[in-house]
Amino acid sequence: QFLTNVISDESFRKGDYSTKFIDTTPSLFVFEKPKDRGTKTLEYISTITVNGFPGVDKRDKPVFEKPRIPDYTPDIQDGTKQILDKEGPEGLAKWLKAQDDALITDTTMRDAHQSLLTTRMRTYDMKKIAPYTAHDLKDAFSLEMWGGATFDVAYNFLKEDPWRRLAALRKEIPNVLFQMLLRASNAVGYKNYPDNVVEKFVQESAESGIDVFRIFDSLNWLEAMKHPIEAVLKTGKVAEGTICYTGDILDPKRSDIYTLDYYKKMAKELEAQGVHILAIKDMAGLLKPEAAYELIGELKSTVDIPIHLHSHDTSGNGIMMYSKAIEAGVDVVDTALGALSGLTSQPSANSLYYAQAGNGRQIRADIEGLERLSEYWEDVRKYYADFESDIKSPHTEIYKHEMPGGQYSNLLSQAKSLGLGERYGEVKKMYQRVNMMFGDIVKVTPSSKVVGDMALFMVQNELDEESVISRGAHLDFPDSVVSFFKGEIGVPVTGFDEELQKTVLKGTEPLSERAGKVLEPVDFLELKEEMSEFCEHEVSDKDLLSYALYPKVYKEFLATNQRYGNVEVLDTPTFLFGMRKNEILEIEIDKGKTLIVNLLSIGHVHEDGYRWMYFELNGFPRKVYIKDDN
Ligand code: 3PY
Ligand code: ZN
Repeated sequence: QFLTNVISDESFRKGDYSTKFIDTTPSLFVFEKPKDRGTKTLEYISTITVNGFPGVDKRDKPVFEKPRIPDYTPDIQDGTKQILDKEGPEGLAKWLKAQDDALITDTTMRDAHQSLLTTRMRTYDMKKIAPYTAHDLKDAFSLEMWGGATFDVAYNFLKEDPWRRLAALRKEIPNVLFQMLLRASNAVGYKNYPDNVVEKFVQESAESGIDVFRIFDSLNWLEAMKHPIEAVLKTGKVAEGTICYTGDILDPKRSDIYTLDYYKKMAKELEAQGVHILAIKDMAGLLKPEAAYELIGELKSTVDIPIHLHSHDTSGNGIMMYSKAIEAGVDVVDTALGALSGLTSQPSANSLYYAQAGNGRQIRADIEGLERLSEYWEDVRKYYADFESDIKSPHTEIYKHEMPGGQYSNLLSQAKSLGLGERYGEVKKMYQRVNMMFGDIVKVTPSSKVVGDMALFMVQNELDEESVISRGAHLDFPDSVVSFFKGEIGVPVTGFDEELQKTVLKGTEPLSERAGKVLEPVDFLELKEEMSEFCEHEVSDKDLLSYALYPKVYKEFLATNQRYGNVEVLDTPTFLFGMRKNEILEIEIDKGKTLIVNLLSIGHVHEDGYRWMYFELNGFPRKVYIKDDN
């Protein structure tokens, strides 16, 4: 604190001091009392009670029923994790191919809430059900519970550490494989990172508990997938090489790029790169039942590795499609537990189980277990009502605009913020036209954002295919679009439209090589030094990676943590709504250390815009002074 006082002293900073500086500056010895964890927690609760949580309609804390937790003592039986540990990734793949049933990957803790609740599900709610998940989903191939958008959203909005989520779940669920979504050179971000960052990230994730890496590139660019695949192969974990499905193999008029042959060729190439499993990622839910039957059937005879199918139920045809894929021999399908399934999420595991009754190959699952877990999530989902998307029924228009699961409502809120909410119909049509202008590209994070940004830009500026070119010199294109045409997120299947590329780049040269290769490698030693300036704890490799991926977001996360302590310990209603007057809460801030908090009263706003909040903390009165932002 003394040093901090010296450094922040105005005269010292201006160089305006003499040898008597210390003797003549008493303020150097005024030390702020470090706040205890109790006070920090009360400050967080007070702020949320008074000012609300971003994205949540400000209202009194609702009264929620306690989520239904299964009423048995879970025991943990061996599962796929033990097969991987004993047999290695090749052995696991061989085992998987030999199974008669279809297996499931449960996406409840990743894609399901990413697609339904803008990724807001907190570790607190996952941890509570984790031991029962280990018991009731013991037959699953894997749990997809990390990666994609969960990484940055955890830091940015939930103010929690995704690495701690991984460790906590791993501890409770030692028997089922943990799976993550890796956006190839974009890792868990939205832009290409230098190769050494991606490699270190993969290594650290593997050491921290990830077993299966689903590696996709947002443009299906194999060149960009090579390096992350090699990084995963080095760890001894499972590499799932991924093909993003787009277009419609049943409709030759839709596209002459995304044909059955295209998918077969890509599958062969991924197999040659040494991946253990082939994933088909139908991120928008475009794969129709008959197409699934044909695609999976053909791929089964094209490659020797097992096939894992991922889809979204936006059209409402997900169960029928999975059923056809299972008939064609798919090895694993991605499902979510009933209460967090359907629409933009994955098809329901519970429904699929019943759909397959008497239908040849069944999915391997304990249906009573699926129902029990689903009850818990049904109750927990209510906490997050403010983050639900507007889609309330199946949308078959998905087959036209081809927007991936989570993008629909994100783009709608982007449109609303630009005053284009009323014109969302036009935006969706424009999305389709932009896709064609860009050469009919694969659309998934981050390429889908580029198409979305351009569609908004064109509607906003009343542009069409011709005027984009003719007025191009005077247009300030969105950053993501410029970056795309520079080649910073890779190269589309048929390359770039040269005229459009020239128009957007306005004389700047595009990259001649893969971005990850030409980007300056991160010097982790230097980064560690930089971090130790502002990080109050010993900087770990995990912290380093988070900072390398998201410098600003990570710094803000640390600042919130320093101010409010670890908010992960709060139950979700308290985290999102604060407290009701006279409510009594028990908060376990550490093993065996519990705070008992009672909110007694809320004082009036003073002239400086602050209020006193009066609490009882573990039987003693406490008050905190809090800024009212209303
Ligand atoms: C992600 O990249 O987060 C996705 O879920 C893409 O489908
Ligand atoms: Zn998905």
